[in-house]
Amino acid sequence: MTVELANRIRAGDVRAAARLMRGIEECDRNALDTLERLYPHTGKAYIVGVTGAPGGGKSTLIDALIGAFRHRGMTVGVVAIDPTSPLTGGAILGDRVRMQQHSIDEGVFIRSVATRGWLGGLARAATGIIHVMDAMGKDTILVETVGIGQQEVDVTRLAHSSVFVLTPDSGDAIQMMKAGILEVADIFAINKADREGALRVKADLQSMLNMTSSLPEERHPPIVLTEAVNGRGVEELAGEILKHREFLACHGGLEKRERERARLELAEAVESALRDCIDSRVGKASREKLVDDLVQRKLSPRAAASEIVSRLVRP
Ligand SMILES: Nc1nc2c(ncn2[C@@H]2O[C@H](COP(=O)(O)OP(=O)(O)OP(=O)(O)O)[C@@H](O)[C@H]2O)c(=O)[nH]1
Ligand SMILES: [Mg+2]
Repeated sequence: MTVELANRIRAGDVRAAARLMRGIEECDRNALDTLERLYPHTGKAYIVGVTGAPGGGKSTLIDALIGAFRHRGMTVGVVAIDPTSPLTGGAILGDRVRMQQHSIDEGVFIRSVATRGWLGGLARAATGIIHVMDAMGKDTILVETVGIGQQEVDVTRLAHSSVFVLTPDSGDAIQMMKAGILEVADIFAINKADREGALRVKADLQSMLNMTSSLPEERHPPIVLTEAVNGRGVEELAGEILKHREFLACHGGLEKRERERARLELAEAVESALRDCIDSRVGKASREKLVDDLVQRKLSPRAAASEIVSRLVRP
């Protein structure tokens, strides 16, 4: 069953892929087995992260970028990560509606993922879905994430190139510095450049970047002005993404980022395996007992953790 499903996905079967992605989100065993079969056939796609504050125009920009890449004959996958709180649940369909003009194009596959509020889940479901698109043969995979916090900095580790989207009217700049975005973004897009203030934001950003990059031989992240709604600047942005890929390929950066991605996935997998192991070897009652001991201050969290670990290693 998993073999057949894996083969169908490798042949580009859209319905099979959608089914598998649903299974991955639900942590279904069969789905995870199928994903494992696909793993040897991944690693070919170029992954581009698109991050920025809510409403900055990321989805509109991605929609336009799809066109630019398709124009170059490349196939495209899109993963829109929706940081839905556990309260509201479920992925928003808005992105798919917005990108509907590409819905009948077989060279494009768009998928939203709900993250249910915690980063581990985000990375796991997203990496799984990226692998599926990769195995389907998509050349470029665009990953949209909302926000300008630490979480987004971590998500950039999933990508080969990270595009950070800001707008003329946003006060993002200071927050970006705090979150360390300046250090991790490879390309900046100042979207909604049809509005006043785009050039000022560009100048501010440029001077901040000049302060951070000290080595003269270091790459300076380009800043592109875009108007996603009418496509202005989008060709240039697509060009900068491809140039960055070229740059990485020439300087051994691709391999470095691949290792970083693998490291992140390994950490995720270890964490998840340990959690399963704890669930099966240390019963819920025992864990609750340890919680009682913590509450009553009979044990410290560190001592309780040692207790759990010692039970895991006991034959
Ligand atoms: N004036 C102007 N409006 C734009 C531009 N690009 C996007 N918008 C508008 O900005 C609004 C938000 O666009 P989205 O593409 O949904 O932004 P987003 O960053 O994906 O939003 P979230 O996913 O909700 O964080 C929409 O109403 C767009 O039409 C632009 O270049 N200029
Ligand atoms: Mg969006």
